[in-house]
Amino acid sequence: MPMSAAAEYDPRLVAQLTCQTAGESHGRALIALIEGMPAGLRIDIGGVNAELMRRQGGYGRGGRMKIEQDRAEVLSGLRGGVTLGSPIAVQISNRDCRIDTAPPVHHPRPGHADLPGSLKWLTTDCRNVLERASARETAARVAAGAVARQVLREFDIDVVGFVSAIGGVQAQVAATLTSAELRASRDANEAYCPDAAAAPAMIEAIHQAKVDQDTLGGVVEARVFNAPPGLGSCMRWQDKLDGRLMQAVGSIQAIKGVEIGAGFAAAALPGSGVHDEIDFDPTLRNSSALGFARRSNRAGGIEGGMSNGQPIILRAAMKPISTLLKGLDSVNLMTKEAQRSDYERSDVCAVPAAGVVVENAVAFEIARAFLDKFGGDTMTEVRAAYDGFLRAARAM
Ligand code: EPS
Repeated sequence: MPMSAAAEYDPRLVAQLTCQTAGESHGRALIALIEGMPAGLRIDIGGVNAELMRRQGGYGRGGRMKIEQDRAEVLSGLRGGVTLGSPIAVQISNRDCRIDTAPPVHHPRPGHADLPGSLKWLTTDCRNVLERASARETAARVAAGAVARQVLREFDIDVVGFVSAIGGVQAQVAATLTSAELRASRDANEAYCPDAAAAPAMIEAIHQAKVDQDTLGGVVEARVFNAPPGLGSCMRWQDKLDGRLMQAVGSIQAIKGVEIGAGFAAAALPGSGVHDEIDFDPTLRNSSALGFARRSNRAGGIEGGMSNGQPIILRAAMKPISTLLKGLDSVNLMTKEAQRSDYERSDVCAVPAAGVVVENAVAFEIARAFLDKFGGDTMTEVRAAYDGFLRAARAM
């Protein structure tokens, strides 16, 4: 190995959990390529498919979701359903596969990738860009998160995503709910919202947007339960857990804002009204916070770029989908004349689906940070590292 390559060689970086996706909205399939999973973990494909099915659902979805039946086909990385440590390739086939015959799109939708992408790739046919920019790609990201989070399941770390606002309808979701309570109340309605009173109003708001030939955005929240302290790091800016979660979630289609804990509201409050004061309660020694109790969780479980043992709380704002039945003013890219934006079909509101995507994107990033700290070639080594850390931390 030449000197320069040897100097750069870092076995931990080679082993880091990563995911790449491929695929176009109307291409043959979506692919998630997951690298860095430890060997010896049984993967529950039914659990992956349940997440894919949830992503397809929720009130406000459009015609495409009636055509597709997203299912994960694992092409590599497993033997007898158990990870080998080799790259895991997951394929989700597209039923609506017609990329070569789909018509050109010359009237860019304001808010979509259509115009900036057409300028970037020097084309007057927005389809060359929108096929990859489409939120259909989130099926691959959900599959990747649903695979990776199975590492977390082994350590009783759970992630629940849900809808907290749609349009102007705001839910009230108690901070004290357990992951099981949160999941059960969320799954009881088509808004994927744990607040049983707000859910019908959200559904009504989506229905009204459909009548108005319009679209609606909203806010989704993800809560991570039982994560140990010390995920992420304050030593390198790239490793800060809050920054990494923001990149993971901010890169999801239509997400325009990400906040952790009190987020933007903290900016208007004095320090005494923001920071979560610390007590020590020896009866909580075995909790994820290792006995360090907090009177509040406005930090959203992250301080200094590291998890602190409290639940990790992240919210993401989703803009309304940019494909409107009534269109928006735009121009024809060929003639430069005024023209309404194109419409074929669209979701009226995909905020419930975004709750599924955010949940699994957060789960992927937490699994990545978990394996950064406790990772090894095999689950046996991951378990030993995790148990050893907790033993040492409790003995402090
Ligand atoms: C999506 C598939 C897409 C859209 C939606 C998300 O299918 P089609 O373009 O064939 O209708 O329904 O994508 C967008 C909202 C977007 O703006 O790109 C999916 O599988 O989630």
